[in-house]
Amino acid sequence: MSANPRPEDIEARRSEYYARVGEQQLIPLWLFFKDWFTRKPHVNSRPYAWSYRALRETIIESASIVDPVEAERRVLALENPGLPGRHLATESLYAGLQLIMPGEIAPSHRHTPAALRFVIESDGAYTSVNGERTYMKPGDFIITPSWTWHGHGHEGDGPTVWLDVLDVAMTHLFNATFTEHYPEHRSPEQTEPLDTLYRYGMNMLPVGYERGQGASPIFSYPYERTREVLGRLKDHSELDPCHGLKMQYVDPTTGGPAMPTISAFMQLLPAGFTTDSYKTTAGTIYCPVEGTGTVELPGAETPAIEYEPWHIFVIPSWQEFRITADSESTIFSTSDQAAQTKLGIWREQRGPDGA
Ligand code: GTQ
Repeated sequence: MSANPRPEDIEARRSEYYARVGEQQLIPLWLFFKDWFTRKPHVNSRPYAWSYRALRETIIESASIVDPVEAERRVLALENPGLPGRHLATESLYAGLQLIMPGEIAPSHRHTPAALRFVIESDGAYTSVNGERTYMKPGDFIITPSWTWHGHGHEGDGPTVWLDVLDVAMTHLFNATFTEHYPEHRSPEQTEPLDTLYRYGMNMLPVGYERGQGASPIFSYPYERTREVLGRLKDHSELDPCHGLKMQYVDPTTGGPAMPTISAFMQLLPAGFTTDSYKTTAGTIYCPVEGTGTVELPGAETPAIEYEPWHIFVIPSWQEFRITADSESTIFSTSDQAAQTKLGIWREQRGPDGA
């Protein structure tokens, strides 16, 4: 450049240059560096709560709109208001409420996205994963790891509803989404119910079992057991100031998260307990099973969420929050913490900003 060029000349030269490099599929980093390399995450998803009580009738009504064979899966997806049209609950996780009526089946398929179910209402419905049937009860946590055949059915009474969470935004990000439909509606069920629980979940393993094959060999984590664990521990445990008594669903053969990408937890907060302020880069979907309380969200558009059993609420990445349990609460939660930890980017902050 010549000495002391006029600002208009600099601007004109730059515009012409940017247009020219643009034609060669180039874009100067200095035009977007500040947008990308932010001091902290810029998050579009927003704190939001879906009231199961308010939605239940509408969900059940979907049975008269479509059957699960035509629909493949009869699900109402929970779309975060900050992510319009993206069909996602958080930037990385899809969530939906799936309905199965007595006598119906949802055909067997498999896909690279991993799925988890958190059961809200069920009496006699089952999911079958890799040929093993698991009957579902409220509060049960069930996984269908990547590329496992799975279908659902209902031999009992009343509507069955559960929360689905899938890592499909991650498989989309990596362009690694594949789906296959089982030629018949049902894939063969060749394994006894509870087989994997007894084979892998009783502090013993088959000789020669190779651990760390991606996901937990156990598909079902019944609430009955989870609740017993929390109930036994609560009175003689030191409560974590940010989490109360919080346990992670794990692959018992590795101690790591039950699935490689999605973490899941159940925590107990005693009546009257208020957590310390906390935030994490893992945007999280919550579903309380027992108890009522309040989630305070300093700085958010919605400053607080009141929760009750089966409410589903989202706390996005890096949103500070505190939970107060009005009555003893057990709260399920799930996030992409497992994936972020593997990538070495997961962060948390215990305590409020500036503390
Ligand atoms: O039950 O397999 O909510 O494949 C979305 C995709 C559930 C399932 C969803 C699925 C399923």
